[in-house]
This record gives sequence, C-alpha cells and structure tokens, in this order.
Amino acid sequence: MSPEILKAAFADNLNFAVGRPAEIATPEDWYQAIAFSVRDRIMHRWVRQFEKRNAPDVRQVAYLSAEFLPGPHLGNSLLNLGITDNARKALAGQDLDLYIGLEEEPGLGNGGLGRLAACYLDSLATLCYPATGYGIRYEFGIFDQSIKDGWQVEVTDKWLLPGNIWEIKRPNFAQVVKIGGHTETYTDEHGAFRVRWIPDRVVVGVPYDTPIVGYLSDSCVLLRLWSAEAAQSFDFADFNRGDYYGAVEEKVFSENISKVLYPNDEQLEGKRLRLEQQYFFVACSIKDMIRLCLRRGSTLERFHEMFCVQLNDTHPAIAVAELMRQLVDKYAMPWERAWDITRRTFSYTNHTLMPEALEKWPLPLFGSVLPRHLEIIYEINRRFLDEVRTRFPGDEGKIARLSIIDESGEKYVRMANLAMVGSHTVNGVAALHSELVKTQLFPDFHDLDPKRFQNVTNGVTPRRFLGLSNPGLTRLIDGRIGDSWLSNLDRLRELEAFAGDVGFQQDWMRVKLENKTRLARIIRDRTGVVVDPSSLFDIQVKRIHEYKRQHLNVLHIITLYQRIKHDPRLQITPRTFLFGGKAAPGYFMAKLIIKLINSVAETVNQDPAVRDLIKVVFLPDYNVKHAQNIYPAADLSEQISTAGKEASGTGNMKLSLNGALTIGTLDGANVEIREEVGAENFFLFGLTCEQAARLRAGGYNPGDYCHGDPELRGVIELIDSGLFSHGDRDLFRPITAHLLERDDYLLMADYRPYVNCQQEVDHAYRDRHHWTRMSILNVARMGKFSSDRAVREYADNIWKLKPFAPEA
Ligand code: CBF
Repeated sequence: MSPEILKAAFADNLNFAVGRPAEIATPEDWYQAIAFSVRDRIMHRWVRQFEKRNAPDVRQVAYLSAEFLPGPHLGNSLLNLGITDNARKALAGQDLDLYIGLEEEPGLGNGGLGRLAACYLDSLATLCYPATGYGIRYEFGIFDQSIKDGWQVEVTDKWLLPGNIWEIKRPNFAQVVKIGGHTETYTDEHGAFRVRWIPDRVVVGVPYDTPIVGYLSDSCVLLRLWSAEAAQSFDFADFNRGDYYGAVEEKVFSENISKVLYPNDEQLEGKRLRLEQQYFFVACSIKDMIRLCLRRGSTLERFHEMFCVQLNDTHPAIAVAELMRQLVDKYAMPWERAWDITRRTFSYTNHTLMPEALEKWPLPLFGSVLPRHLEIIYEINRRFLDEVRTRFPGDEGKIARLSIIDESGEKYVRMANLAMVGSHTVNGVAALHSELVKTQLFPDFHDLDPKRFQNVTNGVTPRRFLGLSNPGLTRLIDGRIGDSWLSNLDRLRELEAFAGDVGFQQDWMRVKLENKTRLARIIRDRTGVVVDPSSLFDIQVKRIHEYKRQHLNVLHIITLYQRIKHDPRLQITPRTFLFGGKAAPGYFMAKLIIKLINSVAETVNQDPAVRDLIKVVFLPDYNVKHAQNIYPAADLSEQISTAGKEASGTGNMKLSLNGALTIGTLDGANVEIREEVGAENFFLFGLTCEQAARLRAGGYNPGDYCHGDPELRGVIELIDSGLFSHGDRDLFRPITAHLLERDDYLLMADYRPYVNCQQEVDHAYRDRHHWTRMSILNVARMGKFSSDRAVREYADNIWKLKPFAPEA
C-alpha cells in the first residue's frame, strides 16, 4: 500500500470519521484518523475471508479465556500489515510514534495468562487458522498503579473513555443469559421427562468484535468480547409509579457483570459476581457457537467437528456443563450422545500449581447462581465415579480425590476436576510444569488415563515483542539474515555464525545502549531517578508475588549496599535494578514488598557512599505498553521463582529474545530456555524442585540459614533496624518474620547460591565482548519460544485443526 494511498486514507478519515480539518487537528485526532484507516484495511481482509470461514467443512478453534491482554493495537497492526514505513512517509514529517503512543491499552487481563491468549491470537491469525477468542469486555480492566510514599495505590482503569476504534458492536448477535432461580421437571409433547430452568433474572450479552490481523498473512481472527446489558434497560412500569431509581436499578445490576476485571493473579476470588462473570461469557460463547453451527446448515450432532474449544485455565470450565445443558435440555439430545460430543469438544490448559489459584465454589453459592448446572454436574460426576469404581473398586480415597464435588468438609464444586472430566486433553504450559501436573496436581486422573496428558510449552509473539518493540535490533538482524525470521523464528539460528564477529558485536552493543538510553529517559521522566545507561540493567518485571521472590532480589541489593558501606573503595559492576509489577489489591505481603523495594531505593539512591554504583527503580504501572520499552533495554533477566511454583513464565522468553541473559532457577520454562541457549549462557542457581520438596519434607528451618550466614543476618538486621523505614522497626517485620519463621518460598535456602551467582554476573559483565556473544547466542536460540510453534502444536496435537490455504 503506497504512501500516497495511505495519505489519502488518513485525510479522508480525519475529515469523515473524526470530523476535524487538518489545520486544527490535535495529535489525538490524528491518532484516530490513522487508526480508522488501519482498521479499514483489516476489515477488508476480514470481509474477504467470510466465505472461507463459513464453508461447511471448516473446523475452528474457540479459545475461551476470561482474560485477554492484547496491548495497544495501532503499532502492531501497522507492523502486521507491513505498512509502518509507508505510513511514516504518508505522514511526511509528523511523528507516527507519538500517535502510536497515545493509544490506551485494553487491560483486560492480570498478567501471563491473558497475555498468552493475546500472543496465541496473533499466531493463529499469522498462521491462517480459523479461530475466535471469546472473553469479557470489562468496562474497567486491570487498575492503573501509581506509587504514593512508596506504596501501591490503585486507580480505576478507564480504557474505554476515549472510545475504542478497534471494536465493532454487534447487537444483532446478542445472547440472553439466565441466572439464579430454580429448576422444575415436566413431560414434553413426546411424553419424555425433561427439566427446565426458571431463572431469577436474565441479562443480555452483547458482543463487541475486534479483528486481529496476522503478520503479512492476509488473515484475521476474531476477538469477540461480551458486554452485559439489561434485558430491558428501563422499566416504564416503575417509572410511571414514580420510582425513578427502581426503573434503572435492573440496568445497573445487569451491567455489573462485565463492569470490572478481578485484579487477582493466581488467587481465587470466591465471589458470586466472579462466578456470574464466568458463566456469563461462557454461556454467550457456547450459544454463539451453536448459532454458527446451525446457520451453516449443520446439526448439533456435528458440533465437535465444527468447533474445538480450548479452556484457558479453569475460569471457563463451566462450559462443560453449559454445553451439556444446551444439548440435553434445549435440543433434547440423549445424555450419552451429548456427553460424547462434549468430551470431543473441550480441551483444558492448566496454568498453575499454586493451590490458592485452583478454583472451587461453595456448593450453596454455586447452586444459587446455576441451579441447573449443579444438577448436571452431579449427574456427570455420578456416571464418572461409577466408572472409577469399576476400575478401582474399594478405593474410596481415590474416588474422593477424583470427585468433582469436594466433600471433605464444607462442600465445593472443583472446577479443575470438572475441566478434567469434560475434556479429551489436558496440557501444562512447560515441560516441567506438565510433569508436575501429572505427578502432583492430578496423579489420580493420570492413573486413570495417562494418554490424556500433554505438554505445550508456552510461546510469545516475536512480532510485538521484537519487531515492534525493538526496531533497532530488528534492523540489525535483518541486515545479517534477511527479514523472514519474524514469521519463522527458527531462522534466528543463523545469527550464531556472527556471535564472535567483533563488528557485529559492536553494533549489537550500540543497539542495546540506545535502548537503555531511551529507557533511562523514561525512568527519569516517570520517577525522577537518573540512571546511567552504561550500567548493567538488571530487570525483574512481572506480577508481585511471594513465589516470584522479588524480595530475594531486594536481599541481594541490600547485600551489595552493605558491602559498599563496609568497604568504601569496593569496586563492583555498576547496576541499575529495575522492578515493575502490580500487586493484587488485597494481597498484603505483595504490597509490602513494593513498599520495601521503594524504601530501599530511596535510601540507596540518595546515599553518597554508594557512589552511584547501584540504583534501584520501581517503575509504576507495568503493562504491555511499558513492557515494550523495558524488554529491549535489559541486560539481565531475573527469573528467580521457587522451583516448582512458576508454571512457565513468558517474560523470561521476551527478555531473552531481546538479548538479556537470564539469572534463574530451574523452574517453569527456564529449564527449556537454558537447554536451548546453552548452560554456559545462563546463570543458574538454587534448589531444584526435588531438592525443595526434600528440604521441606525434612523439616525446613529457615532461621538456621540466617544464623549460619553473617552477611544474610546483617541484611535482615538492617531491614529490622528501621534504616529503610525512617526508623520504623516494625514496618517490614511481617516480611522478615515470615522469612525467619516459615519462609514458604525458601528464600533463606536460596540466598547464598543466588548472591554467589550474582557475583558471577558481575564478573561476566566486565568482559563486554564475551557478554555480547552470550547475548547474541541467547537471541539466536530462541526460535522454540515463538507462539507460532506453540499454536502449531495445539493445532496438530490437540485441536486437529487445519489452516486455510494461502490466498492465490
Ligand atoms: O501460562 C501463562 C502464564 O500463566 C500464569 O501467569 C497464570 O496466571 N497462571 C502463570 O503464572 C505463568 O507461569 C504462565 O506463564
């Protein structure tokens, strides 16, 4: 698409869609005009695909996810359409990057899980698979984080305030969803015994569609997000009686369902509204699939041939019971046939081993929201446990563990068990995690049917996380190996040949320094802290969680601080420690860790004795947009979770893809990253998963580690002395007391190996050529971690899905 055509499109949209003459147009107006022009080109592709998608033999994947975290659309869509350069030319001197930077991102997810879903949509589109992502159009996404006096303050997200150009409302495909009430039996016209659900209330789900364009592929997939509206938003009867508030109450009540994203990452929020949200989007999505199936002239007997449905964690697991309800209650299908179709339709991805994230709903709550589903779940469970009994007669322990209903005390519905029973395949998200899913999480299900278990190691899209966010490195790589690697990441291997080339290394260092200089400017503008771009950028960006161990990183910083204070002539590699991440608003320890980071930053950054050898920064409001500026600038990637706790991680992949070296434990996908990049290019430390288990089993006493290590003891004492808290000796006591008394995440045991490993990092960074060689090799060997590879594995091994043939 030539610059002239784009120029005309921008001018047209500025006039006709935005309604502003160029002479008075603001940057926001220009952003809109460009975005409309780009959307037109995406819609054009979407419309052209209509026939293909609706052909009777096309099977598609429905990716059900309560979270999607796509990041801003404009820059990525320009890249995927291959028109960024021409758009720049069309703007003749205006700053395209400024306009791109104005876009609010849809923060419709908490972290890794939602971002993974967005990477998979990018790859599904790029690889031309027929696919729809179904989710919730939260009016308020993840909160914006600001820092006041070192503490996290949550500010309501308002992503929809400036309007959202990328979505199209489709009221004609709205769905009605029942909630609450009771069930009753009746006999139908054929004399058959049937059940119907009489709800307390109904809400309407209205879909908003965002087409996601693939990279240079002519293909699009759909992101369909449901928004809740009242069935009848204005009750005239109430209004006429003079009850104005009553008249709008129903509207407010219904709309609450899609109002706000629960801001908990890997923590169960057992609230009624959360269950309603889950059911709401699942019910709308299943009905939408049934509609599409019938519209294409198929019977529901073939539902599973037209749709495979991926459950992104247990949040959408109620879909199993909902499809059964539709097939049996509404379409009068015999139970056995409906169950066969259901089992062939669903597959389930587990994303966590954290017990607090495994969803279970108190039975009374569940029954009051979804009375019919509870009956269906009981019936699924009865039939399932009958089978188990014939295989394992008399093993009541096994039966209790496999049951969808937890009856060990107060009764619960276990959503993971429902997902397991209702799916043909379950997968973990990294090799180690998939093993632990078999051996720790679902050993009884594994005994029952080992063939059902698979691994699909996560992947990330190289388009957004290298092509878009790191144009300098992209150009450098293009210059050596051509540009097709963005759609075939294995081609990065060809860079290995240049890893020792001094000229190439110098260019590589130059690009890294430019990226660090840019980030240093952002840090200064957003926090006031001045950092030196030539220092080692040591980066830990992710949700704040005790198992991710941001506080282990802090213990290392305080160790260095202590060493510098004890020895004023000490020489260490100058470092900038950068943290970013949000804490769940109700997670006290996580919020205290943020306060600790900021308090240590305040003390260390201002102490002249430190001679600027270390700087500590907490960059507020970590999100996709900010991440894109951070990854390219990283020298060191902190992946230091307690082994066996991080399912996979994906930030680890994005940082390595941008040339950062990893310091990490053998946890999640770190294991595979290390295998790929080579042990010699990875800083490994800490307990393995088995060692951690043995240590706990043998009676772990964290205090012993502290007492046996004077340096560690000094660090803990320094925190307790009030030095970082203006003399308040109690402020951080919950952290230090937990470390000394319980230390669930084994920081004390891993402290010394971590600090020693950091010393190796310090030495390695002094040899810049060797470091750069390692950095090049990290990038060269990241091919495996493309989301294209992951999506192909899902398509081939789980969904049995074929891509569309490329356009002639
Ligand atoms: O699989 C994607 C990511 O999901 C999580 O973020 C999650 O929410 N369960 C995990 O914590 C990550 O390890 C994982 O990479």
